[in-house]
Amino acid sequence: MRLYIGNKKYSSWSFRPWIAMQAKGIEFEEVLIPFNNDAVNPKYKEFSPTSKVPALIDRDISIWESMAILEYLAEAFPKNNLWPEDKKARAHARAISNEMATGMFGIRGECPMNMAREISAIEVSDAVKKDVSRIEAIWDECLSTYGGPFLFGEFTIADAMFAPVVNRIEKYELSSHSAVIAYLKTMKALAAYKAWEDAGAAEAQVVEADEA
Ligand SMILES: N[C@@H](CCC(=O)N[C@@H](CS)C(=O)NCC(=O)O)C(=O)O
Repeated sequence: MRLYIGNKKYSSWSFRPWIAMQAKGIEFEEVLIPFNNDAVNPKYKEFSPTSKVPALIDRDISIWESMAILEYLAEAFPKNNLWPEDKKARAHARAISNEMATGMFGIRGECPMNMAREISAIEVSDAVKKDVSRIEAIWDECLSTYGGPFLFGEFTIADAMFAPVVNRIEKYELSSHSAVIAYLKTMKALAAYKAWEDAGAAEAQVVEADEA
């Protein structure tokens, strides 16, 4: 199984299936193809009809779109519990994962994931503030309902979907909510998170569009 990803410093969508596979012990070959600075890398077209990363190739099956990749993995590796076992918790996990995938445009647009960024606050819009307050509510509800340390107890796809948000909240100092502090500590201590963060921070390429 081969996972195509972009720069570990910036590619938030690549980070999601990567951290899920690493955290759940699913073996795969990683192929990192960096962004071009001014246009989409033409190599992306070779493995993805959208010319975007991530993309997963499993023998004759190719999957693009991070949520589709994560759902494929959950189906292909049922014993690895990528979703919570409990039906109600699973529905909740799917709902917040899709909320992240299809929304939160304020924080996604103004506070790009950046593994190499020094921690420092920036001026943010009301749209970012609204996203942050929704994220605080989601994480607070999950941690108090399921007992932590991850959103649904054990690491699931929901944590993979919010992993890039952990970086954004940390690097742009977006929240001091107690649930956020606790969740950041858990995620940042995860070996897979640290491995991606260290590799991303060590990348030399600077993509101006991804620097706030
Ligand atoms: N909806 C897609 C979004 C994928 C996406 O936007 N990927 C970005 C990188 S994080 C990309 O490949 N951009 C092309 C480029 O900038 O060259 C998904 O969930 O996978």
